[in-house]
Formats: sequence, structure tokens, C-alpha cells
Amino acid sequence: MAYKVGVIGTGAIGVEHARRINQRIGEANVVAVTDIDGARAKDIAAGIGARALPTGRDVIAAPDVDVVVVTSWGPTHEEFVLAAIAAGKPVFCEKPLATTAAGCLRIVEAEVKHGKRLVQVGFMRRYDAGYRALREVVAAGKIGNPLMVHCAHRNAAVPDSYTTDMAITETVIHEIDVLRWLLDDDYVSVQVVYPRKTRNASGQLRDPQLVMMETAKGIRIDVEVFVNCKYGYDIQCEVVGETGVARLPEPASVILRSEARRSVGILVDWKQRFIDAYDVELQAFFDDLGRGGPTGPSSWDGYAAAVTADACVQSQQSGKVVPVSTRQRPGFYGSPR
Ligand code: NAI
Ligand code: ISE
Repeated sequence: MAYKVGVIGTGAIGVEHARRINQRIGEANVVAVTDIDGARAKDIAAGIGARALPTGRDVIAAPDVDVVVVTSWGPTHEEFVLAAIAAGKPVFCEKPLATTAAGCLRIVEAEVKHGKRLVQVGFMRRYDAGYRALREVVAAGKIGNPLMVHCAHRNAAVPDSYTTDMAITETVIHEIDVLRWLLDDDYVSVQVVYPRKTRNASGQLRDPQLVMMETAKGIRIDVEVFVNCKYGYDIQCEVVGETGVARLPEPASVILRSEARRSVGILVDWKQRFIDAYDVELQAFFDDLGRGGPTGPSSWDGYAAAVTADACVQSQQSGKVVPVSTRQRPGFYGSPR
């Protein structure tokens, strides 16, 4: 039986996921979409053989929709995820699960009350082959105990609507989640400092930023987030251990020898950089539904990331080290990560 999917938000990633579900996922089809831009929703619906509904609530309530995918703007996620849980429908929600830890906690509480996992968060880096290989190397002890992690998250450019806090809630949130998973650890404190500002950032946006995090095991992490770096979309991660260093592989690229140069291309778009990871995460989500429910990044992971993000946003404002304090993990979510 093919799952009938409703997609809320037909922007950049909504369209990607809708096409991916129809073209790559064997057992799922998009039957309904919505967007506050109704004309766009109709256009997209026509292109994929689905129908456009007026609102996200209509998509969730539609009797023929049995799985919900939330790809609208971050501040709308909480409402739609809570409505999907209330309707008892599995929901794949793009990051962030909610824009605040309090919002994520409301989702955790609703899901626990429902009694069965329904929610998966779109932390797709956990499905990226490079991050998976890096995690295996670290877990196998090949570099001894990890001591430090150096990361960079660089986007070529962002629109003028992108604000300083979004560097955390939209962008570094990926490192916050993937490093917690990779190191099998939790954060205890964070601090954000600002280097010299690039001339290429819009008025109020502080760019770049340096985010420092400390884990319960004492590992120190630094993440450079630079969203107007101009030259491309570049994700770097290097784990320094007691006996060695492990580095995230670069995406495969032809090494070109030409005109007295040896060069490799750099991707410019997040859609390409994690294209395989998005496929794998959605396939895993639908496979898991057939086995009883999602097992990928949970509401709890969304909450843990949001608590850390909230602390980073506080530190952006104060410049101080801010403690990260997470509630007790409910047994409902199984063993950590
Ligand atoms: P976008 O701005 O291109 O698309 C969002 C769409 O949602 C827009 O078409 C907008 O009209 C629609 N929308 C907003 N409020 C709505 C509502 N109440 N009901 C229905 N539609 C509504 O943004 P983009 O880049 O597609 O991002 C969407 C979400 O996906 C964000 O939360 C973002 O953080 C996440 N994302 C995740 C990525 C990943 O790598 N996992 C990559 C890009 C985005
Ligand atoms: C975007 O929303 C994403 O999730 C991308 O993966 C990230 O690199 C980018 O900075 C965000 O704006």
C-alpha cells in the first residue's frame, strides 16, 4: 500500500521533498499540498498530480492524507506538528521542529501523551554517508577520545530577510544536532562571539559568527558560521582526538588539471551538497512507518537542539558563556541517540 502524503509549504525544500517522494520513494505519493501562496501551491500540485488545499489544517484533516510533511517556515512548524499528532498522523517536519525549546517541549509532551512516536525531524546530516563514516571512525576509537571539533558552515549568500539569530536557528542547528549524535554527547554550555563583520552582509546581520560549545565529556567545539562567504556552500568538520584527526570527506568532485592549474569545483547550493542524504532520510522515514513508526531524529532531538540554540541566541545578545540545561529525557524516546 502506498502512503498518501500531504505537503505543507511548497517553497524550496517543499518542492524538492514532494518530487523526491513521488520519484524516489517507492511506497509513497503526494496527494495534497498547500502554501500561503495559493497560486504557487496550485502550480506545484498540477505539476505532480496532487491537489492544492487552502491551509495546512485542511491538509492534516484530509481523509485521504495519511502522512504529513511540514516544509513551511520555521515559526509555523509547531502548530502543524501538534495538529498532526492530534490527528494521529505520522509527520516528517523540516528543521527546526519549533523555533523555541518551549515549543519543542509542547510537541514532546503531545507525542508522549499520544503514546507512540509519530514525529521525525529533518536533521538529514545523520543520513549523509560522510558524517556516518566519520561517526564510525570516532566510535571505533580510531583517534582515541575526541578532544576538540572544528567546523565551518558557509553559505555563498543569504537573502536580506535572514537575521542574526537565524545563523543559529536555521543554520548552526545542523551542527548542533549532528555533533551531539556523532559524539554521543550533550552540551553543557555555549558562547557566541563576532569576528570582524564582512562587508557583504546586509545591515543588521552579524556575519560571520563563531559559536563555541562544550559537551558533558569536556569536548570543545568551534563552529564558524559564515553565510555570505561568496565562494560556495562549504561544510567542514574535523574531529581532533588523542591519537589522530578525522575529517569529514569532501563531496566527490573531478580533479581537473588544466591551464597550469590543479583544481576541484566547490558546490554552491545546499540542495546538491546533501542530495543523497535527503533521499536516504525520507526513504528511512517511510520504511520505518511500515515497521511501526519513525526511528530517526525525534521530537526529543528537536527539543535538545532547540535548547542549545536558545542558549546560543542568548549568548549572541550577551556575549557571555550560557549554560545549556535540558530536561530529563523521557524513557519513551529510548536510549540516547
Ligand atoms: P521557503 O521560504 O523557500 O519555503 C517555505 C514555504 O512555506 C513558502 O512557500 C511559504 O509561502 C510557505 N509557508 C509559510 N507559512 C505557511 C503556512 N502557514 N502554511 C502554508 N505554507 C506556508 O523556505 P525553505 O528554504 O523551503 O525552508 C522551509 C523549511 O525547511 C525551513 O524550516 C527551513 O529551515 C527548512 N530547510 C531545511 C533544509 C535542510 O537542509 N534540512 C534546507 C532548507 C530549508
Ligand atoms: C537552510 O535552511 C538549511 O537548512 C541548509 O542546510 C543550511 O546550510 C542553510 O544555512 C539554511 O539556511
